[in-house]
Amino acid sequence: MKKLGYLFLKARTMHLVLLMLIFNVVNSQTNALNMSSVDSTSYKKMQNSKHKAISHFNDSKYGMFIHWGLYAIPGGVWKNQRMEDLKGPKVAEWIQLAAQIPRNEYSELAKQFNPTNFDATAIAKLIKSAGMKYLVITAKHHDGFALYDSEVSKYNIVDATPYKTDVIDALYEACKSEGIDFGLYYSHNIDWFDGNDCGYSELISSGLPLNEKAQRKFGVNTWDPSPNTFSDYLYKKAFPQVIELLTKYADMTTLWYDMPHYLTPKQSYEFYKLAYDYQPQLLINSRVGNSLGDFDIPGDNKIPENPLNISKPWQTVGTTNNSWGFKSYDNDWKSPNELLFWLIEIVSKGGNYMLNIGPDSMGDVPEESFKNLIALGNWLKINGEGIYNTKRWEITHEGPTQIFMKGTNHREKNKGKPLEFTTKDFWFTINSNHLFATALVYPQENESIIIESLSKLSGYKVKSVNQLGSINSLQWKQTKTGLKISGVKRTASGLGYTLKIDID
Ligand code: JFZ
Repeated sequence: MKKLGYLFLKARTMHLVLLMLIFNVVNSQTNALNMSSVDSTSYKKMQNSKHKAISHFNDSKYGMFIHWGLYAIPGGVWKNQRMEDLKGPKVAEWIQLAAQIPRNEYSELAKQFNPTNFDATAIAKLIKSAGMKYLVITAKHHDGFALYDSEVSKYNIVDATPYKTDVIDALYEACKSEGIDFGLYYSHNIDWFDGNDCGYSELISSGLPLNEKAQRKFGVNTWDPSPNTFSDYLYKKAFPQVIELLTKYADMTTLWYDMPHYLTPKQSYEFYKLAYDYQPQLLINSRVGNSLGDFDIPGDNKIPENPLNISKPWQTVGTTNNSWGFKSYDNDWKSPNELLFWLIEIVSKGGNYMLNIGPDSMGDVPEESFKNLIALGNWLKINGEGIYNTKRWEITHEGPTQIFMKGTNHREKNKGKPLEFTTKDFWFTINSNHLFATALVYPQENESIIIESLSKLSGYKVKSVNQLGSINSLQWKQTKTGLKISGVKRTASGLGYTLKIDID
């Protein structure tokens, strides 16, 4: 009896163990399935075929980002409450989540959207005068509203607003005629209008591990989710809209996905592959998710401290104030000098800078961002040779100033304090044997400057030194302490200067 009982127990345990085993196998098979559906051989092949596009991207250095949509109407204020009084991120394009606005109420904004001042040609000309080489604009942000004439969803600028004009079409054409590369942002995972729970519950049941953002349900519409499933959204809206965009705008350089925190590797792979199937040279950013993508984004308003940690080409995206979408009360604009710091800090480290504007609900570009972009553009007209088509040198910066940019909030907390630099700070870039040293502060008249990285002991032999945009000749000498230069003159832009140093 005892023995029988033991056997019975044993059988029961065995049964349980077996059940658990089966469960684990099935579970790991789902994982394996998800992972194996990222065909890594095909993926590598696709990625490696984009060399030409990558080197073009690396040479371009500077582009424009535009965040524009229905959120420009509230401009960061909902029923007398500001973003700062509400939930979540403080950037104005997040207002629907911040104020937990029901879908039907938020979508009413479309009936008021009539940006009659929008001028695609003027924007393309601004991009050009700013010295920017490419554009990426929000075709659809997290709110799910499309800025182009979509057959897939009527929740778009042509079908749902009194304006009835496809602004993406207009910008595509304007950029083509100004010679500006064209790209689109598409929120592929988060869609507060049609995306149900962002795929949260599907991710849970897949058994895949949850990343930190997914664990806290960051960005999920929990207040009024759409009644469809996330798969419905993916297959009936997101993939079809991406196909629509890839077809309508057949000559793009970037497809910029965002916030992939609930996507499985298989889904990220599908978004990546789709772009390749339609436009093989199109570059995809790393926010397609699951470590895929052709170039990296270190973080919003973030400059990597050590760019050597990044193995892919990279891009820092930045705001002109502290919001992407138009925020009516944010007047904390980055000065031209601060913008130049960001540009040179990024380019000296080998990255790209994509700087944002957020037009208002009439389609006007906020005046301060317009003016500051033009000021930097004027500087680039004189000094662009040290920016475009350059590479990272072995030393990226010398001098006492250390400023770290760790994210949108980080810079905002620094509010009011202007960045300060010295005559000893130099940022370097290189193009064959031309080394460029950019400074943000001019020396006094008759004061000489010294570049320590080019001392007699550095091993570099200096052949000539010139100031970009100046015909005055400089006096220079390589000494034990550095390359000593005098005769630097203030140029018209007033923003800092670049030396072109030919080395052996
Ligand atoms: C995302 C969006 O949510 C935001 O509205 C804007 O479009 C911006 C460019 O991108 O915001 C993010 C995404 C990722 C990080 C930070 C903000 N991140 O990984 O640090």
